[in-house]
Amino acid sequence: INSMSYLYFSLSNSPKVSKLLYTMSDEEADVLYEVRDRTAIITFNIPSKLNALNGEQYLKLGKFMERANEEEGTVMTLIQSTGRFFSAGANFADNGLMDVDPQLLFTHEYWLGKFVARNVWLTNLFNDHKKILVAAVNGPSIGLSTGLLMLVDLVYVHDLSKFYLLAPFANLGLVAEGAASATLFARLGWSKASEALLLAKPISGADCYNVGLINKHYDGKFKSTEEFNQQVYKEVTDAFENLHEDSILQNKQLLKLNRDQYINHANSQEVMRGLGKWLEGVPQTRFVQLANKDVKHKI
Ligand code: CO8
Repeated sequence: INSMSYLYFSLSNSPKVSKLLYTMSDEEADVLYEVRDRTAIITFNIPSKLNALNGEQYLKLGKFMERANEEEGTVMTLIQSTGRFFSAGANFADNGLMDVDPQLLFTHEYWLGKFVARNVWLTNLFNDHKKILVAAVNGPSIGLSTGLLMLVDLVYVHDLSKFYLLAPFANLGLVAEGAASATLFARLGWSKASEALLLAKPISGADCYNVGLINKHYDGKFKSTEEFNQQVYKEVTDAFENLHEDSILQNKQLLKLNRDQYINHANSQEVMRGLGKWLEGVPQTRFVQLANKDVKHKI
């Protein structure tokens, strides 16, 4: 077994979950799902790749989001991670991308399924999630994962000095994903959103905190990401413990009414433009350069 599976085995209170995780292979344990009391927990568990997710893993994330949405008896869905990054975005060494017939790599047939459908679906799942959606953010977030992160309700960050968010689409020959063109503006303000999207600059933890994106941070005081994750779980579950469940969920629907229109509009516009970029062929080259370590983002 891998060490992370073992760690989860040690941490988990539920014998059933422990047994399951203990017997998982590395591949199966890449994205994890667990229900603890009234919370569904989704964990990115690919720390050696900074929790970059390949096509299959984003698909798995989406399926877990669907399951969490329908989970009976939960009020909250917590997205958490492992290691030093929350998520480094799409995996540029994705086998699905690297092994595909080069002729397919520039076709509608390929990108409509692998990009357009997947991004619309994932973004909608995050935007339409019924439960309180919380992120325990252990470290930086990049790319599509940043778009998805901007769709959660509550954001807790372990260490502001180590956190940043990066939307490097302009650097990759792409355009905003995950409705980031709408959510970055809403959550950071126009100027910071422009810096993020037009200049592909990282937005620091301090900036994110000052503009109100981050609910709370902890000065990096926990010894491990797992300890931090436990604390976020405890704080948020304590906070809703005595509240009326149906009021929480209806308030979420009401809050969402205000944003639905511009998020859904951004989602469909982004994928249409994104499709154009993949057909043009620039991102394919940039991904290969990243995979070969010929280029790296400036942080
Ligand atoms: N994909 C795959 N592996 C990654 C990724 C990634 N996105 N990011 C980091 N890794 C791997 C590295 O290759 C390295 O692996 P190894 O140890 O085996 O060489 C390991 O994680 C550690 O990374 P670094 O050594 O690079 O760590 P640093 O702290 O020096 O640098 C950075 C961190 C700056 C984050 C750097 O890793 C980086 O620039 N990563 C790229 C991030 C990126 O561009 N992500 C994609 C964003 S775009 C997006 O999400 C939407 C695209 C839609 C795609 C649809 C496709 C089907």
